[in-house]
Amino acid sequence: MMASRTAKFLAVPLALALILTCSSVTALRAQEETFTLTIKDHRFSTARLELPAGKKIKLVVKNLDPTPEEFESVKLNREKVIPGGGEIVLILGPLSPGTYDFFGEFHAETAKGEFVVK
Ligand SMILES: [Cu+2]
Repeated sequence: MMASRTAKFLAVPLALALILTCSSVTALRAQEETFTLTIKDHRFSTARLELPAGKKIKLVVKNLDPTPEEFESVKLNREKVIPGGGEIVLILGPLSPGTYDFFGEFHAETAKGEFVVK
């Protein structure tokens, strides 16, 4: 009898704690604004992308070329291969205002761009 009462007593705050944890995770995810870059003919589009300062950003890079490319930004400390026809997702920030250049390492002559963070 005592055991089941104790169990009920604990079950409510535990359930509430779970609900609160789950909703705050959802809220955090929702805060990330999504931006997309595409690669075609070994060029980035958009080559100059404005991003908001001080926020977490979800960056999707889609490679529309049949050959692999490597997204690289020294300033952002990111380097990731995107297979031909594939895409990658990067979580960036919060970033300080400024200009952050990036390039496709496999076609660095043409695949260049920059983020302008404001
Ligand atoms: Cu590299």
